[in-house]
Amino acid sequence: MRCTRAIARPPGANFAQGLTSADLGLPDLAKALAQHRDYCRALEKCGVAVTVLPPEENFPDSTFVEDTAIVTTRGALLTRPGAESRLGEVAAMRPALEKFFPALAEIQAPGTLDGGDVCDAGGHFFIGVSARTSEDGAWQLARWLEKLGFGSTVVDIRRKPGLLHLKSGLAWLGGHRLALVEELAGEAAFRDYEMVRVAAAESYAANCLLVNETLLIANGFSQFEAKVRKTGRKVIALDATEFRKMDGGLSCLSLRW
Ligand code: CIR
Repeated sequence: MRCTRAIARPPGANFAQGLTSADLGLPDLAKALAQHRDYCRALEKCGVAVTVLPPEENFPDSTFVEDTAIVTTRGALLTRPGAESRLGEVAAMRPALEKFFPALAEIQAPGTLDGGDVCDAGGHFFIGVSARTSEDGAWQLARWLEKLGFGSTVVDIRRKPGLLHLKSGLAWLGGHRLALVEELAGEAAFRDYEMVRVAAAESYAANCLLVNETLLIANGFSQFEAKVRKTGRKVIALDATEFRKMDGGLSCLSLRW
């Protein structure tokens, strides 16, 4: 199924006040805005019409729109992010999504779910249970996906402290191929897939994003880039340094369908 639409939101003036564990210093807002513009342009190059929402100054992490919803071609669901400071981002996303999906499903309290824990591998969904996504939230999503005719597999990453979200270490590369960090390579859930391993020193690169025929990857991870190019995949490498400082990667910056 081709991806034709996306929603993104540039970071606001208080971006540096968001949650982070990265210890890479404060993000430079002007640079982050430029990187965000390049990101939206790259999506457009891949054939996607991007709705760019205004910055949301009340929520410093609101540029990471991926965490607020799960969007499929068959329907969309609003999440309940696991970080208290991010709960309000969902109401800020609702009107934008309702334009495309008038009947939005919702994760019910006390369940929590971050979109960063949900990896769509071509119609089969891997759902991470993490510090942000609860078992209840994961199963609510699994049941909703089942009603839409999608399969899913729940993967518990709570004992993998290096991974904020499942997609901090996992991406779908098309067909039966996944990009995976070492911590996930032994998981039974991924047994039947061809794995492109991401070396520990390049683990940030695992959060890459397949958009139609093209893989968007973070700039500066030459081993991973070479491995992906070897598979024949077209690649666009993007600077994501300012988002990395706030624990975010390329997938986090958009909702896509
Ligand atoms: C957070 O900690 O929630 C944000 N600073 C980063 C969220 C990254 N989102 C994602 O991986 N989907």
